[in-house]
Amino acid sequence: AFVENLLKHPTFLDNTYTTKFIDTTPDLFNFKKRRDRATKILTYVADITVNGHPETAGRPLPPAEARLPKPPECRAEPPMGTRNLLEQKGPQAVADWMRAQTKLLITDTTMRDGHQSLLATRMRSIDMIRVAPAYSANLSQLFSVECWGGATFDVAYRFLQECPWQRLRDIRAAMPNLMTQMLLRASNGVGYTNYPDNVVQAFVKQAAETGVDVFRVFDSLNWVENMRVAMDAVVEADKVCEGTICYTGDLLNPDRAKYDLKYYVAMGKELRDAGAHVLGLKDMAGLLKPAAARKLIKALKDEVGLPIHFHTHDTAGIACATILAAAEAGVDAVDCAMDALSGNTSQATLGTIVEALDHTDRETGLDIGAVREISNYWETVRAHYAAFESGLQAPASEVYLHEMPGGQFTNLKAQARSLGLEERWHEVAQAYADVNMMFGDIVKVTPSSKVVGDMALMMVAQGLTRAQVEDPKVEVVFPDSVVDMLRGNLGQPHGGWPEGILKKVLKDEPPLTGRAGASLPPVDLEDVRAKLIADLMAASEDGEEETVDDEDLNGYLMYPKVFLDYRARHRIYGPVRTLPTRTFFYGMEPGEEITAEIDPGKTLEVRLLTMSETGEDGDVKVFFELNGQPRVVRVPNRA
Ligand code: BTN
Ligand code: 3PY
Ligand code: ZN
Repeated sequence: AFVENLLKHPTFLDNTYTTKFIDTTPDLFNFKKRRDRATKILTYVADITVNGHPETAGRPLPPAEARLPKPPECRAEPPMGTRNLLEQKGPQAVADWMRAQTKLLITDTTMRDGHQSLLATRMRSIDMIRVAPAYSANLSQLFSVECWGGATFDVAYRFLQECPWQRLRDIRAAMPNLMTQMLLRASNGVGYTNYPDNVVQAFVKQAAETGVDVFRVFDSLNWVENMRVAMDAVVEADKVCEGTICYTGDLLNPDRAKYDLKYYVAMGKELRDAGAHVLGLKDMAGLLKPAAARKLIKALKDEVGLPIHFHTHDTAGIACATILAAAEAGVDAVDCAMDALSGNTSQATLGTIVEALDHTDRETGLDIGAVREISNYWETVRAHYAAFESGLQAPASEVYLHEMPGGQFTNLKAQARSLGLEERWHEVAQAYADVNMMFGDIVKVTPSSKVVGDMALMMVAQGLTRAQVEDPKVEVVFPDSVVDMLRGNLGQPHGGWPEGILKKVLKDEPPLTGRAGASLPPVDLEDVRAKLIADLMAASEDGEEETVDDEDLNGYLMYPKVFLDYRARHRIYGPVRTLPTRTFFYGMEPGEEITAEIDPGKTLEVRLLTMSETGEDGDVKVFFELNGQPRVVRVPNRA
């Protein structure tokens, strides 16, 4: 709502940003004057300096000495890497190569799951793009760099005021020899519910064009039927299709027999037959124990015949042990995060795996010195995101009780805090486990995990037990997400939904039993584009031309409102993605100077001189020097 208030605020409506501007620009009395990008960025910096950033208010501050992180030197021209193989010989050659060589291949997840799981997905593009050349030059032996998809897509638009596609394009350009990797929620795209098939297809096509090489495709209920559209689109784009099994339960526990070896092997074969080049094994909560990993990896290797790429989380503190067990059992590739963004709800520690396998037959070939340098860079980056740290102090075996994905854990905890339930976290954990059983013991990963979390929070907040929720005589108002899932809009779980809960949630409404995508009409893409342009033009106060390219269109199709809000703010603030992270979240101090490269070679040098008292109109004047010229920006003091 504050964005709407902002847009209605008099200083935004009358455009009186710079007094100098008023004095020297006669046609300003035409109130439709356009502002240049430099003025827009100064407006943003002034606003944050005066009012603070709403997302960091009341949160821990970065240390005073934390300034611009310095990426390591590039030691050489980028050597050949996996991307060269993909470009020259295609995805099947990548898969064949994986199986033929003996090293343990490593994917670095720092730029996606690492910060998604530790810093609420808030890492900004500039901090990634600046270090990408060092990856390219110094760590060319990596299998891939996971840097896109999952929650990063909407968070970029929503909270970071930047375009996720531009992030991808820039990272891609900065590491041309390494495969980029994304996480795709199959028919849920990078969203929370099923989209029409042609929206999913268009999204995959665009992601491939803009720069994704490896697509890890999973379904939140492990329903392969719901993965085919996305997988086919990846294969069609000639990129690596990593058809993925989500791991849940406890393989060696006879009381959790629903997800046994047979189940996983059968799913692996289904994914192979559906066209996967690589089999992903995604342990999103970190539940796979070393002994179970040994057994599962061996069975999948022997019976499916695809190279296997294993992903886990360190929530219980055991991820390195599980990875080493998987390596012994012949896993081809694993995910790790750079040391400084590893551990706890994130991935296993990359440098530790490199060291542990040194002088063994699975050594990784990665240069540990280069790993340390890059990790040191991430350490200084992480300091800037102190506001988004979860405060999680230690790993916890409680994950085996609740089974929350690493990417959800800290989020749900924050949600619990905002509902005043922080003290009752362990009850939330127990409720989450109860809800899982009430739904029939399902796979819990975005978006099904969000549904379970919504229900668990509601039960703890309202003091409802599982027995009460299931009792036909107790009136319960279910969260929308629960109704959506039981209607069949996320697909079908293994074994179907339990009759009782289905009846209680849907009453007499018949659930969908086929694929949601089969009954969602295709979207007329050009029609949507034309309407979107018209809407943007209508909302534009200065009559500036609005364009919607294919990337924008795909962003809008995933998240219409989030995209429109992003564009509305973009009109006011311009390319704030180019600001240093400290400035973006905290503004500037008098005397401070920063630079922002708004185009290749076009750099703004910004010095904050001083600020006025708040005037009678409620505005503060902020005095800058922009590339040596004085500029004054007025912003409302909203305090
Ligand atoms: C959002 O939460 O909607 C995105 C954050 C953008 C916030 C902008 S930054 C400048 C201005 N000052 C505020 O307090 N909010 C806006
Ligand atoms: C996501 O879908 O964002 C996930 O990280 C699932 O593990
Ligand atoms: Zn993960």
